[in-house]
Amino acid sequence: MSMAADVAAIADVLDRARVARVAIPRITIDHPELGIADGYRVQKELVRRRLAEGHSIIGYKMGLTSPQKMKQMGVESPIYGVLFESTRVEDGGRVAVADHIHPMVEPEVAFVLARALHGPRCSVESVLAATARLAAAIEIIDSRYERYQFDLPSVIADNTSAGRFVVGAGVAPASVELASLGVVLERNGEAATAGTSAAVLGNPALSVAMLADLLAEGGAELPAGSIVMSGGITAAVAVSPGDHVVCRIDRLGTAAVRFD
Ligand code: OOG
Ligand code: MG
Repeated sequence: MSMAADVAAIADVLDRARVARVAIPRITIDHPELGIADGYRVQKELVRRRLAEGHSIIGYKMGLTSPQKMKQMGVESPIYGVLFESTRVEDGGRVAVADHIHPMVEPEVAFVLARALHGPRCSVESVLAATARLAAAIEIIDSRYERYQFDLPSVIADNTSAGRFVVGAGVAPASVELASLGVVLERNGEAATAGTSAAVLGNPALSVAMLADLLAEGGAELPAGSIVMSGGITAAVAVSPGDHVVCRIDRLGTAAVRFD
């Protein structure tokens, strides 16, 4: 794909699906020639449109960083997307299932950066040195594709299924052994899924370093103040109206959301 018109046309299709809350077949069925770089071109066009509408970028998300997520989605490479301030839900807040297509929740470690981070060759040490807070977080994903059936170019174009996100109060990173924290995602008081932070690339800070390196390929950095969702630790869990979801991570605390 090389023509700007195609990027705009595919962005239109994804935007219509999001606004109408109707899932569509993955875009590579009509455009089998699309590659990963094309997926990021479409994502960039969607981000440009949101910014033109007055939304602002508050951070980034990594996705498909754990074996469980890769297996659930049948896709095997980390990807990144953009987080808008308008999609942030306060800790303990409410989200309407009806505002989404088929939302699912994921337990994640969120990083809040005190200082900018840039690649290439960003290290775990530089990520931790730049981090103000580490927090338990919940990502509410909502693929625009039918039955979450996608390949890498399709999911990247769809801003990596980004829906909303909730970040807990968190803690300062000093002395947190980030590679071995127990994680439980509760739904209505019962464990729906559990895992450890090591599931994310051995250490979620490595996911943030990888993000800084990926952004550096396009000449961008992670600005101070950014929130980074480092990727789902377990497979995602479907939610229904009435559900109360809590993510508990050793040392980092909790994040919670209620679905109406
Ligand atoms: C793609 C987004 C994956 C994660 O944390 O792995 C993601 C999807 O699974 O729909 O956000
Ligand atoms: Mg996620």
